[in-house]
Amino acid sequence: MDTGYLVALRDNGQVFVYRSGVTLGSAAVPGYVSGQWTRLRVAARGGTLTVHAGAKKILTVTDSAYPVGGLALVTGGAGARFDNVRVNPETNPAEGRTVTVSSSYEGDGWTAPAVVDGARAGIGWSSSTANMGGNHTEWIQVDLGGARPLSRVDLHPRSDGPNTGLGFPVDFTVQVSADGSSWTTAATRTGFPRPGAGAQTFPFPTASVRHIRVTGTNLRPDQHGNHHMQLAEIEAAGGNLAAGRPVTASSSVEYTDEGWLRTNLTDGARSALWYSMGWSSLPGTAGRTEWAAVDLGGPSLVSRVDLHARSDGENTGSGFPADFTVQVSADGSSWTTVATRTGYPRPGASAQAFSFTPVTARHVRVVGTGHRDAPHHMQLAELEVH
Ligand SMILES: [Ca+2]
Ligand SMILES: [Ca+2]
Repeated sequence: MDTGYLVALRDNGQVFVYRSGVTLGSAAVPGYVSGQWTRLRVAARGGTLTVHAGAKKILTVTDSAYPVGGLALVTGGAGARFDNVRVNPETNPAEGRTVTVSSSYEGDGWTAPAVVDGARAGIGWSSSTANMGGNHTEWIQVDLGGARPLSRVDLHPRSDGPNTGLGFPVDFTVQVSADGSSWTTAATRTGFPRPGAGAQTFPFPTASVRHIRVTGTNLRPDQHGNHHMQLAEIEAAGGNLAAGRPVTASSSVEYTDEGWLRTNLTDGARSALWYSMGWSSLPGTAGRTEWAAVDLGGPSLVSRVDLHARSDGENTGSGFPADFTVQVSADGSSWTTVATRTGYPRPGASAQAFSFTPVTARHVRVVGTGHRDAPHHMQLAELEVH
């Protein structure tokens, strides 16, 4: 148990991060009360471990001793409850990043960092109440910590009952930048209707992005005639848009012990791992139809699908369909075919790429109609969408 990172909360309110007995960092939990529940959020991304207490980031540790590894949850002599435990490829590079704002109201649960705290519902950031009497301009900016290919920004309006959608700007721009000085406008909207709960999605051609800025130039008055700009969450997506996204399929063997699970189609593992082989349909006839689909989480500009076959020795390429189509959809029910192959040769371990004219879609699926190698499973190690 002592060959990894250990995040521990002691009964004096101190959180420690240890590596093999060495203290890498510690911090006090604000307002700690012994004997009451303390809510901590621990995130490991690359070589960075962060610990949040509520919406406040209290500790960041950077270390490179373990590039890969497993996860264990333990308690030591005290009650603990773990929920929302996820081991996923990064789907939202904005989460937990640094936020700067034109102004901020800090109170009643509103706080600027809450716009990247991973909570899409409820409230988040609000512009200041000191300047709400007249319509004006407000902005919010997120620094992702490094540039990466992005093609989508998702804005989540506040969603707190009857106030849902209030504070979402009427006229605004979404801008992106690789360096914080040269900006590209990714989206411009005017007269944007008051949204309901859920992501408002703004796709754009893939760009190298470190900074995201949303500028509201025409704010929506609330029921008292006051002008705020408010957002519950800002998210970003890009690169492989399918990473970590939910998968549905015509059928699935769901063999946990052998690593054949629907979720393993988008888990980021392209080649065979003992715990992650990919997705496998049930067996059947060679000419039946099987399919697997991924929901990208919102309208996205897509132009290429990469399919990775299983790659475990002599079975490499088995289960990759011989006859299939790649299809895209806005709504998950009406589909457009963007690639068709028949008699496709059994592939090796490298990505099989299928490019097409860029199209806006939320759902992507692969439909196999001809299957090799009795008993004719349809199998893929990974599905990637760009
Ligand atoms: Ca939030
Ligand atoms: Ca996989």
